[in-house]
Amino acid sequence: MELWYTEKHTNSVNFSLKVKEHLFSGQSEFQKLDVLDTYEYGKLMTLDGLVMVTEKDEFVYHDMIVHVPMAVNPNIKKVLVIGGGDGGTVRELMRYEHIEHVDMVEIDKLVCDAAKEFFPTISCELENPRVNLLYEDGVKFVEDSKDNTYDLIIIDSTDPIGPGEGLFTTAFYKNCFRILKEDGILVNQNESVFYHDTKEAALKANSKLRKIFPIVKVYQACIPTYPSGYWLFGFASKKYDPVKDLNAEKWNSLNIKTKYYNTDLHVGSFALPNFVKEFF
Ligand code: AG3
Repeated sequence: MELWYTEKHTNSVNFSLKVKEHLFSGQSEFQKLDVLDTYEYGKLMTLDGLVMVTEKDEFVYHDMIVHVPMAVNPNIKKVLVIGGGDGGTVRELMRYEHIEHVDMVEIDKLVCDAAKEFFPTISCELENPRVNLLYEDGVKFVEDSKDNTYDLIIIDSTDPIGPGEGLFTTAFYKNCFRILKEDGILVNQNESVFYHDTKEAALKANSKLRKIFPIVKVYQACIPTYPSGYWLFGFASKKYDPVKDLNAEKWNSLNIKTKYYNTDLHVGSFALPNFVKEFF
């Protein structure tokens, strides 16, 4: 008998992976979490049935959500991560010795617990003393935050359905803007424009950010296990242009070993195909 995992990408498109073993299934007060061991992508974590991370392609997402802003402003010291419970974003941030403090606000402790148990290569820095891990609602956290002390906010969220919904709203982005320093940068996972539903989400998130931040760009990466495999990130900033202000020399001098990101690719990732350009 063969066991297959399927995520429905549209009403007429399914994405399936052959499964070795269903390792874990749990339900938190927020969502259902499953861990599957797959033949091609190694271990896979799903939330409410949707792919969040796989061992084989997580490096693309985490490299791009972290190293792009880090290479633009080499003086980032204080970071806020919203979501990101698997730990991949924090793992990449901890490669920078000059980062002094990361507040990571994950709504669902189950995500961190499952990551620690089944994904040690992704969750390995969650206990780092520079990381202050809070199990709270990110929307509430930014609402309650008083001062503008963050150099960078990374929104490492799910799709805008379920617990991730509030992380795609104007009110949330406004609070993020308010608590960012005067040269602050916000980066989010910005869905995809290939299929209808993710396209609606991507365009909405982008147009909301545009109303708040003076500089808003999208950049792209190839993430095979996400809908269409063609994924976008948003870069919203008060001062820095992600391409003109890229400090390639400085970033390269840090000698950070990455599997996906490099500073040539950084520039290229902002060069959008024509069918995407027309949306942004
Ligand atoms: N964040 C999830 C991206 C959205 C995936 N969507 C989907 N499969 N329909 C990933 C978190 C990684 N730290």
